Amino acid sequence: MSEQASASPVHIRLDGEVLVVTIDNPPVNALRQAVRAGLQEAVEQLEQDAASRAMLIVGQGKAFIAGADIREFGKPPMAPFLPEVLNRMEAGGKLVVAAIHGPALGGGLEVAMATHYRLALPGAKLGLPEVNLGLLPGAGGTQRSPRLMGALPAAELMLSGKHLSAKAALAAGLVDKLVEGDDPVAAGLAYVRELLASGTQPRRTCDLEVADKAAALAALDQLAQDTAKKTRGLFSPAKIIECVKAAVQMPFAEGVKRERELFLECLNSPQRAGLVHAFFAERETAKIPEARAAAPRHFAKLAIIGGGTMGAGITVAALDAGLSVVMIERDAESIARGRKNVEKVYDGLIAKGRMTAEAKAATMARYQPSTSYDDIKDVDLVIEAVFEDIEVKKAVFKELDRVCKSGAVLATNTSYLDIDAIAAVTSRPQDVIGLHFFSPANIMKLLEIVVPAKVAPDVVVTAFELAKRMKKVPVRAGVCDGFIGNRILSVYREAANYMLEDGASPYEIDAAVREFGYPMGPFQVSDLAGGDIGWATRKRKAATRDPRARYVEIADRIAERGWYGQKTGRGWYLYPEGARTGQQDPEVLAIVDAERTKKGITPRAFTHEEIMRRYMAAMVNECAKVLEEGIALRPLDIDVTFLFGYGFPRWRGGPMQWADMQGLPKVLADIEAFAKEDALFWQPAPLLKKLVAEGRNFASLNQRG
Ligand code: 3H9
Repeated sequence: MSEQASASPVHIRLDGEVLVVTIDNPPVNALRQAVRAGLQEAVEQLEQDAASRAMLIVGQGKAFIAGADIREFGKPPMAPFLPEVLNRMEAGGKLVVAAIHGPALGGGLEVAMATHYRLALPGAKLGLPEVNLGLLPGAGGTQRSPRLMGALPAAELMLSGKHLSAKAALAAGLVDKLVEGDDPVAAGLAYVRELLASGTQPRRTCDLEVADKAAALAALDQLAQDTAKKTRGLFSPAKIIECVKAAVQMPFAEGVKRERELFLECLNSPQRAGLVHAFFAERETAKIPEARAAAPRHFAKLAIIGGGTMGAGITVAALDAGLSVVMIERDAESIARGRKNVEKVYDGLIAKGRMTAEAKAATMARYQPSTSYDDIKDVDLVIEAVFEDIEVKKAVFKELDRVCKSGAVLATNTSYLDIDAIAAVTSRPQDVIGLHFFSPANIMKLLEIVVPAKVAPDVVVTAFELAKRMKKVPVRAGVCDGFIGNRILSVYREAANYMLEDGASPYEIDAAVREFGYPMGPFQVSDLAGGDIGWATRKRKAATRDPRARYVEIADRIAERGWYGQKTGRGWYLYPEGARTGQQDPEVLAIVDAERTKKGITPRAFTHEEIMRRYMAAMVNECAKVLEEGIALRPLDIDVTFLFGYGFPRWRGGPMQWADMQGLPKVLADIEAFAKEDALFWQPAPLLKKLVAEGRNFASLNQRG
């Protein structure tokens, strides 16, 4: 047995007649340049070394290979290139086998598909998730997967980005054998020896024919039509289908060439940059300064105060995370409603066949409703989700302070109230924190963790641990009205109101915002959330509103009529019985016109492009203020807030990434031009001016936490 002594992330050793190649590039064995070079060296060694009869590829640690190194995208390409290494490996005359025990994703699965036989262990996860990064498999994956699993299933796998279990991969034809255990070297060596003993020759995927070509082409055409509708605005899905068609219609070598061309188009697209930014940003937000110095407090039992929509959603999220919950409500009737709200979620899952009645019963056994605060004496963490009114919340926190054990974390789910003021009514402000969930709380991924002045670092870390347990994407935010998301939202929403009053219809604004990539425009969102909510916020803010600030009353006129949106059958849109989407309402347009006339405004036309320039300029300017004030730690925290809580199109990476891609001087020039109409609203953020003056972008502020 000989071991190659080198710092290479690829270890090559001879085990009898088998060359064992271990990819050892923590944390996930991504295929950075040194790994590709190591793999190439192994292939050369196999070709030249008379003592070796076969090669086994395995991954060290948790993963087989999680794909190309995403950090290398956008940088100058470095040889050797994966497609060439794999083609050479596949073409060789000696057996090459992969033993997969963990994630084999993207380029990782492409390595496996270029071997001659594939073995999976139970922990294997196979997939071609490049679409999530705006890419397509670029190392022969679009050509080999249709040959192994059929054209349509391969295309569907690539379009979904989903991972297959070992069992599913076996059924799909991606792997040849499934064995128990967790040692890929032992299992792989046994498999290789079995193949050698039976005289098995290399079976090259590139030599296989795609099954049922005519039927495959027809199915792909249908898929292309459906995909165009579903993935509106996305670039790579159509290219993936084009590659699979090439696999059906062309010889392997030509198909690979076509794949390369289309891969490079995707690689160079701004969508790839946006999606890769989102991938890393999503993983960075959990890295917070407090984590360096503190460990999370223990928690297993929670109390949720309030069983309304929000309280019930949070309860489900907690139960799903394996925690116990005591739900506190005022009286028996409210408790019954709270329980119903929780059960409704699980009954929905049962109806869809995604949960069994037994699993529901086991989950609900960890749920205890109560009308008495005395029942939460022993809980580790409380989340208050009562009516959004500071006095109501203060009363709850006084009660929590009275009953809860020392060291319990006391959290409020307020979406804009002053958490410092709430903490101040307790004798333990060090234990009080904000946990701003988004509705429906059991589904929405975003969790703003709002950090008041006096909170202890280990409470902050505990909140992040809770987010992890609940599979949420946490973002650290400071205290201000609306924190990160709702504060910025209120500003660009105002910009939309100004455009409405100046001549754009709500329907034009919504259409422009949808074209940009949002699933819905702001007026549709208002109808969905309920116009009464925005109305209440405006009334609350009226007392502190700058009297010089422009105020658009149109939304108040709509709300005064009780037109709150979907729940009342009309809002900005009409929702006749059974209508799933709203219809334009001439009466709303008449109200808008009347308000314009009242203010002496002659409406003017807005193009969709101008609508978005104003909408985004307002958003980015407020983002810069939020950053400057330290409400958000880094630009990426704002991006993640908008991606996971506000429907910002992921392929644009978030508002900060969008601004960087536009170029900050252009965004600032727009703000300065708009300031000529309304200097108060369009005051450029000093940070934005500073970055432009220094020739920097927002990304330059994204240091690692
Ligand atoms: C591709 O392959 C293109 C080819 O077709 C073209 C060839 C020409 N690169 O997610 P985690 C980091 S495209 C670099 O928290 P988990 C990640 O940032 C690629 N880094 O762990 C994090 O770093 P940090 C197709 C990567 O256990 C750490 O690893 N492949 C990569 O929850 C742990 O990650 C994919 O899209 C990477 N490829 O999940 C797979 N992957 O500790 C993407 C991860 O500094 N990866 N990192 O924050 C995943 O889906 C998950 O990471 C995985 C593990 C399931 C593997």
